[in-house]
Amino acid sequence: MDTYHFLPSRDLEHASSYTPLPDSPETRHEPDPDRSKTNRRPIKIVSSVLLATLIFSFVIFLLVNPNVQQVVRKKVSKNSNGEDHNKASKSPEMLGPPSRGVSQGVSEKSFRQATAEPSYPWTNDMLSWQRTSFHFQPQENWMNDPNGPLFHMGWYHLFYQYNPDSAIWGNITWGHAISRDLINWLHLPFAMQPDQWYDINGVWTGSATILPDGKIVMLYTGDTDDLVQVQNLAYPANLSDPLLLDWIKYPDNPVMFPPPGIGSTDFRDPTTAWIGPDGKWRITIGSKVNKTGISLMYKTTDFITYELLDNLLHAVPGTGMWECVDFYPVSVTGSNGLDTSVNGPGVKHVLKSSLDDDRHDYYALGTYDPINDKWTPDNPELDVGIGLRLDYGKYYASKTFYDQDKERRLLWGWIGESDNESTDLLKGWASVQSIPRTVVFDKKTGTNILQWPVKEVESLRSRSYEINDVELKPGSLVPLKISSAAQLDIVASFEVDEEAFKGTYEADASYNCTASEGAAGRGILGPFGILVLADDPLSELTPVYFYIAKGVDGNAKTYFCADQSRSSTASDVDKEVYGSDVPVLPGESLSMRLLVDHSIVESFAQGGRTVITSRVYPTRAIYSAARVFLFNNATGVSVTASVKAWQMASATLKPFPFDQL
Ligand code: DQQ
Repeated sequence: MDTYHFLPSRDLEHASSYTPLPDSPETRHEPDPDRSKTNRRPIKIVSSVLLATLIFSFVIFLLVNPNVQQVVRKKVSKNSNGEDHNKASKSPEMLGPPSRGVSQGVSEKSFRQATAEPSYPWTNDMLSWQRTSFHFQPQENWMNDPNGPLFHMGWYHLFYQYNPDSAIWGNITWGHAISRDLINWLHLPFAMQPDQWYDINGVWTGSATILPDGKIVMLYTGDTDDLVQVQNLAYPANLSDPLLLDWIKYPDNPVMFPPPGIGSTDFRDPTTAWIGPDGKWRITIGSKVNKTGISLMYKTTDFITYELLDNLLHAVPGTGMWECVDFYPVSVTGSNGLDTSVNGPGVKHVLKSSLDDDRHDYYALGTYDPINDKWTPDNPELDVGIGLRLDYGKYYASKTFYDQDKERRLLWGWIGESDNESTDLLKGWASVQSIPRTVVFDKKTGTNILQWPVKEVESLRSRSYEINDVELKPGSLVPLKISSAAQLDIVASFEVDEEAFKGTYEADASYNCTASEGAAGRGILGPFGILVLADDPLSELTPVYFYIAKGVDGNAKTYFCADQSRSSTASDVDKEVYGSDVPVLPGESLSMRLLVDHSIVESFAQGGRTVITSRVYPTRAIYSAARVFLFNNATGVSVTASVKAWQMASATLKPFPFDQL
């Protein structure tokens, strides 16, 4: 495959440890019939001897090494439903690489529409360009969920699910990094590794609780030597160390086993604890019973012994396994975030679940009764898993924490890849974390939260570009004079021509971003918005836009969408159109903010009521060829746009300078 001509040998070496690569044409030789005749016998003898030695050594190795026997035994073990753990790798519909995670009872870790080998001739230039410049990511290899975020002695700590050996999921270890400002990060040694029977198959997701005396408690899921999901306790060895370098796993772990009636692979991701009126701490843990997603409730006083409560915090039929449950209060009157134990008048509680079945993060607003430890949604029709999503793009396994330093609640989310797994192996890394977002209750609508990039990201803003009151007639496209458009913070507002709006309606006012033709599908009142990561001939473009659907009854609904269908000329990447409706109140103009960082676009509509994160992999609209355009593809209305954009400097992400201490 001439694809690999472009890649220097370093990449080939890197990739070949995971994916056997074909010989390049320069090194591939047709067999010479004469040569093969003369060489055949010696090769055969040498290979037979080698093979015999290998088999002999392997048998001896197996006999003397009980751990290996255990691994071999585990490979044929069954999960809680009595299914073979290797089933996924034998699945008949699977054309691509083996499934990641499902056999261990966690959701699929790869983009499944792709085939095993890259079908597009990715070059090193293209792949290097994809690495982000101001999002958090490790120096190499695989990352997934954010874990145990906290603020301690002037530093923000982020732990994360990490595979130290490869750009695909496995061998999950807790990576660790610290930051003064949530934007520039210093990588630290691993916080926890899979080295005990109760987490040997993975130190999985967990959360931190800061106790009133300042002690830090970390609860996390361990995947045991028998592939059972248990909860474990860990704590810092030295609280006066601002870097929290050393973590002690409680010697009598696990502290919680799957309770009766709960599958051994359906019990994971403990939340941050909160304290109730009886002075006892509570945590909740996601699970399922048949197809009903549930959140189990536990009480504890010492974080060592736990009492399982009879009732559930909440359950929603049909939503399947709940992963990474997050539960926290928001103020309905104030603008600060609330510590996790706060409750009372003027407080609502957000319940968030990451649905294993569709790998999206859903939330709902509701009321928490701390006497009966029950949460009730404000609107049962928009319950967890059937209503609002935190993010309508590529975003999963999110987690909040209370930043006691700035009195705000901050949200982290895992932004996975939507390209081919083999391409991830070539580039040597997979996934980033979102820019942390502040979360507040939307006092204007009363029906949703607002997510907004932390203020600190604005410290990266540099050269700015501004254009005001540009009239976008139906069908128009206006290039913006922004050079170097791979790292941008863009704020834009759009006013729809009032008279034209009043006089128009559509016979069929139903709209659905995902089922639509994206930005190419023209309606009377949309789409209009911004094209980012577009090249001049528009052979590649990522539109982020509004679409207003107004019916004969005069009622209008506004949608916010991000269209990846033409983001890349490569065929082996996701081409979905993402999005949903966004509340727009009378008198409000339409506004959006976009953080463009190479292969990521985080888009926020109406101050963060609806959010979409896109992973895009352009092949042409990269480096200096990347441009920004305004567009209006509506047929019946003009739109006036104003835009301010900043070029974004790169954040500093580097190993902690221990040598300079
Ligand atoms: N990731 C962890 C699990 C969690 C899943 C394993 C969600 O604890 O349920 O890496 O992505």
